[in-house]
Amino acid sequence: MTKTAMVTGITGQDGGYLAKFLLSKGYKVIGAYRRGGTDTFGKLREHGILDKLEMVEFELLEFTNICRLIMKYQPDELYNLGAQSFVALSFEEPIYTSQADAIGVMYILEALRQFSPKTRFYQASSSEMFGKVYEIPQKETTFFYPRSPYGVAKLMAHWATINYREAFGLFTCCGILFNHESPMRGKEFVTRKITVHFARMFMGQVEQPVELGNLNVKRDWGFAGDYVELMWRMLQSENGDTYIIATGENHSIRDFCTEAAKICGWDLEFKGENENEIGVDKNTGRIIVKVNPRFYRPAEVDQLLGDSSKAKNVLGWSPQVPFEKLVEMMQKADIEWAKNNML
Ligand code: GDR
Repeated sequence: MTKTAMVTGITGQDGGYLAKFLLSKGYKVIGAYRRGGTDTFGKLREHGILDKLEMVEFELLEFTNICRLIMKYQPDELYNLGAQSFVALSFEEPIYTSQADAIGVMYILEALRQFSPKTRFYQASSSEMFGKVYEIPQKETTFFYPRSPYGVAKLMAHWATINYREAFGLFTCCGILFNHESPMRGKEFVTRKITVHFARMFMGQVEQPVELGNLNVKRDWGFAGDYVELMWRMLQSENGDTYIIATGENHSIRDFCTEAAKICGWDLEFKGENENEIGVDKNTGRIIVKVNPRFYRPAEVDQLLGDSSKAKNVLGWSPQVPFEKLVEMMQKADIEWAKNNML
């Protein structure tokens, strides 16, 4: 029998990859999206799957809308990827972020409890919950210390998801995903901000260097296309549980720039300190990267590094795309898009 999966946040990076994966498994996919001003369906079109999805308007802050949809579809699986997912914005919009990322999850859990208790539920938890990390690497048992309104909201949603499993017997899973990137990444996130800007510089469409915040921070960056499969595997397992999904390797923003610059033929070296630091192409002296304190965060997460051995042992998974390949994939895709004036 055809299984039905509802995916919130279908128009985001992970939504597109997950929907494509679920369609390949024969699922009927209900794409839950929030009406937006710009090209909402761009990524789904790029994946070539828009006409294969049943799209429904979904709003995390509207309990009645969530109840109606869950009552109507009673999906076998529900993946909650919808959120205000930009950490930097959460410092400016902490209340909205809490409503969407914490209370919105309560709405979904309540609706499932009332109207569709057999639905298996996946919650997109985040490595941001580890914030000022208690141990390196971070495991499922590591203490949390969020450093942003986003991290705080995600932590509430994380515990609510566990609580609804323990208190009401729902089948729920939390995937604590570390940063995951791809050519479909939103342009406000640092990796894509770099590859888009470099592509435009490479094509002569902009002259100015890319302006970034803190170059020292380290992230454990994986490939989004890899990670969505894990969301599905979690919901196929015998019991609901929590899993870390990460590569077990981390790199600084500086490393990311250096690797991406190689694809453009620039040999980066960094000079100066703090807000005076610049990244220069050794061969030409051209400034490629510049620091702008405007992009510093009020509280920073200095480094994240995940240990996903539980996912490896229980779900039989290990990451497929190493850091250098990921950067190359993103940089080359953006150069292609820049060539075709599609950025
Ligand atoms: P993050 O991703 O906050 O880790 O959350 P992001 O790419 O925005 O930032 C990563 C790190 O880079 C530093 N940084 C900059 N960041 C941005 N966006 N722009 C800059 O110019 C810049 N310069 C330096 C940041 O300070 C930060 O330390 C992502 C999101 O996808 C979350 O939704 C998700 O939960 C986590 O990853 C895991």
